[in-house]
Amino acid sequence: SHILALSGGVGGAKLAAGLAAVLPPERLTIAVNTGDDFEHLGLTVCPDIDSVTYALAGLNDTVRGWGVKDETWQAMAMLKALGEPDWFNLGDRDLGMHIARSWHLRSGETLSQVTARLTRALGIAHAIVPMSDAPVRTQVRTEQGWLDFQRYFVAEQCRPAASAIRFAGTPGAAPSPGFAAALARDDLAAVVICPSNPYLSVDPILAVDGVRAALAARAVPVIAVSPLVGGKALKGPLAKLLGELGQTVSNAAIAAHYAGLLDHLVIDQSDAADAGGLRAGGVSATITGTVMCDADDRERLARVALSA
Ligand code: FO1
Ligand code: CA
Repeated sequence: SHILALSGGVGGAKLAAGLAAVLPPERLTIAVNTGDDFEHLGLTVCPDIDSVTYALAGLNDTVRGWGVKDETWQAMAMLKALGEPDWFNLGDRDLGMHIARSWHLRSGETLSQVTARLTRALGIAHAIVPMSDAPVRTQVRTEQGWLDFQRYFVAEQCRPAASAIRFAGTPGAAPSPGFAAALARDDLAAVVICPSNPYLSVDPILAVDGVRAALAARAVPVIAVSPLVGGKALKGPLAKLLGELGQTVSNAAIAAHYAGLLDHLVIDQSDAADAGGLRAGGVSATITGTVMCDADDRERLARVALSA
């Protein structure tokens, strides 16, 4: 039987690594959000694919939450000295990834092909697939107009008031071949939505042509691991964005957001009181510790999600 995981960056990548630790490569496909991708300094940067890749390769920086561990910043210092844009921090080792990806994309490979090539080169046997090979760009409408996600999140630090989110390129972006194949597998046993932001990291995946309909049509259970702990998003500034968009941050709101799709929500023990309301709404709940500090935490949570 096969498991399809849907993942965004940081939090999602940790659970994806846990799933990869407990499932053999032929039993897992990890489909990753590419809405945060952007072109910067002539390079294609894919933060969520890289977060999942670095987590599975054991190269992720757990303190910063993004990029490569033991990173150095010499290239950034030179860019700054040259007067080039320095608002987005590209570490020297991370930069190697963006150069390799951009080089192969420019030579005509698809993002799927490049991702397979680069993950394999780092010793990853599991399939990490982009949600789509067509560019999809998450954009936030602010008083300054529509901003690409990294401009809004990193350059502007989420300061401008937000009034809408869109996924430019959808409709019209087909699932990548690996994602489409996983969605259609006869032996698909479950879909696991990793603990990434539902509105910013999972919604773009669901916005890819036919994905929502394919998931709803399949009789396989859909299990989400809540990104909330103590009723709050683990990472701060996005709570501001969701508030401005009129979204309540709660497990009930997450279940309502995934209505028609979700069968089961894994919630943190600090939110145990939410379980009753979820069950009354037709979503079963498992209560456990969802904070992942080390490999043991990731594997344990992966097992809990799979047994759900
Ligand atoms: N986040 C920041 O807050 N500042 C940065 O300078 C930054 C650089 C960066 C470089 C590569 C990469 O893969 C991620 C990076 N991130 C940075 C994180 C990124 O903006 C977010 O983690 C994701 O897009 C949200 O899922
Ligand atoms: Ca279903």
